[in-house]
Amino acid sequence: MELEANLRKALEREEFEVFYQPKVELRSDKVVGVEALVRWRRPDSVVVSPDEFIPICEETGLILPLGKWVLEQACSRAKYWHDMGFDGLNVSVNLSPRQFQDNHLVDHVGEILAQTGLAPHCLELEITEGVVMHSVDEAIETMNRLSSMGVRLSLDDFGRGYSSLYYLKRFPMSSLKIDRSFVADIATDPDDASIVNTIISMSRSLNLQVVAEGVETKEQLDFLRSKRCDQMQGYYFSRPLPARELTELLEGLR
Ligand code: G
Ligand code: G
Ligand code: MN
Ligand code: NA
Repeated sequence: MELEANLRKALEREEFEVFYQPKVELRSDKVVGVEALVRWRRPDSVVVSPDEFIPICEETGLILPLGKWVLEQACSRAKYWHDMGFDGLNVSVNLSPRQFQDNHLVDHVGEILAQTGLAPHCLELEITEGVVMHSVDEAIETMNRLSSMGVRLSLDDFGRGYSSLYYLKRFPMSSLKIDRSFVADIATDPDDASIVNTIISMSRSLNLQVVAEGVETKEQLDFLRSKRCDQMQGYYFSRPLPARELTELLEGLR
């Protein structure tokens, strides 16, 4: 397949780039973390969204070297921001099912943390319930190993799947991210408002940090604040940005 061959070349030629989207803590209005989101900057300068290439990488196995590269980039960038004085800033990296099932994952994470010097608790791995498609017990074993290294785990796209509550009970998670499809209409749709409200109170009673994704308006933000949601992420505060622009954003907040 031509796209597959191009993606392989892109990895060799270092055409991928990691963007970072800030996560804001609502209690303090501080940027407490960033989510790493990969892009492909083609030789013709067109920036390709991961929605267009992650599924192919997942199918072909290219996700393993690409995912490892993203993890290295994200950890060394976070360490760089810590060294600039933004210590404690967390970095979240998305893991696909295939990456999560890879036997080398835990070793790779350990090696990358050691090489970059990033404190393990500053790395968060975002997974969806899709990671347990094959074996729940194996997935939990992997999560426990990561978690005992100090790495945090987050359940991404919460609410979109059909058995999230079951997983929440069994997985060693430290946070969950409310799927942006629920956040979109919280200010206008009473059903979505009550779903989000319920997810927030449930998270609080389970001692999980709760993050709202896809926040685009002040009305959504006001609602989330009034319900004491922990963190928000979305275009209202910032789009995902290249590392250099994120550095400028952080410096502007000092
Ligand atoms: O910003 P956005 O268009 O970046 O991301 C689209 C989708 O691609 C999201 O579902 C996101 O989780 C996924 N994605 C972005 N970066 C990565 C990555 O590094 N690894 C994996 N597995 N998925 C990613
Ligand atoms: O699937 P995951 O949650 O990992 O990926 C986050 C996706 O959401 C990325 O594609 C990112 O670019 C996108 N995103 C981030 N903030 C917003 C937002 O405010 N609105 C919308 N529509 N998408 C967003
Ligand atoms: Mn995510
Ligand atoms: Na998500």
